[in-house]
Amino acid sequence: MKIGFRWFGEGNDSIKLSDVKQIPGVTSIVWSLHHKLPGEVWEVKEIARMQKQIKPHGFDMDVVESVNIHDDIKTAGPGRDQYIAKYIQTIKNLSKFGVKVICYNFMPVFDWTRTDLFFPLEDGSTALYYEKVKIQDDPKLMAEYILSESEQKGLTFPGWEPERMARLDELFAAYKNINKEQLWENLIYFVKSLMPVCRENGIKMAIHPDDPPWDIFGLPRLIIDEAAIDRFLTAVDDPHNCLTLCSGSFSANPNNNVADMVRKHCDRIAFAHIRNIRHYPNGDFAEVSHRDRDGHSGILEIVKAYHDCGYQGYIRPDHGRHIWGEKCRPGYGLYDRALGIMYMLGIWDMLDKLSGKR
Ligand SMILES: [Mn+2]
Repeated sequence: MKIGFRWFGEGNDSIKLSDVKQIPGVTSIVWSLHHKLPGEVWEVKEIARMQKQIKPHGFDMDVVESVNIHDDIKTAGPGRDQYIAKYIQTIKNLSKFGVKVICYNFMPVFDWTRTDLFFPLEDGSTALYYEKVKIQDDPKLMAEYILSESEQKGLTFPGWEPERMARLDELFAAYKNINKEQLWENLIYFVKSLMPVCRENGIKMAIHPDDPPWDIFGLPRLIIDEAAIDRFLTAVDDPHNCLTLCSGSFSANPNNNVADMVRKHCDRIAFAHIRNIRHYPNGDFAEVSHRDRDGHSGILEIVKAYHDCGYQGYIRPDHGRHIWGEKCRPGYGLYDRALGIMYMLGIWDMLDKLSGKR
C-alpha cells in the first residue's frame, strides 16, 4: 500500500506540506483543483501550478480526489455528451502529470452530508456528526448550515459549491423524474464512455460511495452496499473501473461489512479511505478516532483484510477529529489524521512481521 494525505492547496488549507512530510510513511498528496466547478476542464497550466506546490516536498500527485461531475451527466440532461467530452479532456490533461487514480462520486445534488461539523465528543475533541432527525424535511436548512460554516472559515467544500447551492430548487427539479434505475443507467453510460481514454492513459476511475449510504431528501443514491458494488463492477468489467472504498461511508450503515468488501474486491480497489464511525441506537452516527475500539467500523479487520490481499493501491486516513485546539477544515486537521496514519502503520508493520515479510 501507498499512504496518501489529502491536502487542499496553498491558501486553501491551514496545513503546511513541510509538516505532512514529518508524518511517517506518507508518499502521496491527494489533491484537487478546488476552484473548478463541475463541468469545467482542468487546464494544464492550472495543474502545473499545483505540481509546483507538491513536488518540491518529494510527494507524488498520483491521486486526485474530487473531479466533480456535472449534473447534466447525472441526469442525462441536454449537455451530457458535451460535459463528458470535457471530462475526457481533463483526464488527458491529468495523465500528463502522472496521475493514476481519479476519485469521484455520483451523488445527486449533495455530496457528503452531516448535520454538525464540530460535534463535541466526550474527550473534549470535536468531530463530524450525523443527526438522523435533521435530515428529513428541508434540504435548504442543511445547505445553509454547511455554507455558513464554509463562509465563516473562508473555505471551499468540494461538492458544496455556493454557485450550485444557490440553484437548489432548479437542481431538485432536474432530479424530480430521475429514479434509481435511471441514475444507474446514467452512471454506467458515463463510466463506459471514459474507459477508452483511461486504458490509453493508464488511469483508474475510482468511485466513492454515497455518504451516508442511503437515500436522503427523496434523492436516490446508488453506491450504498455490497450488492451495489457487485452491480457496478460487473456492469463495466474493466480493470480501470474501480472503487474508492471508503470505510466510513459504508459503515455508517451497520449492515455493511467493509472488511468483507475488501476481501471480495481487493483488485478493484484503487484507493482506500480509512475512517471509524460510532453508531448510536437512534440512527445517529459520529466520526471518531481511528482506534478500532473507539467506533464500530472494524478498523483492525479492515486493515488486516487489505494486508491479507497484498493491497498495492493508495490508502489515506479519512476524516479525523479536531484535537489539541487545531483550527482546520472539518475532518481534515493535521493531528488526528497523523495519529490515524500511525495507528494504521502500527497494524500493518506488525502484520508484516508476523507474516515474515520483514
Ligand atoms: Mn471517504
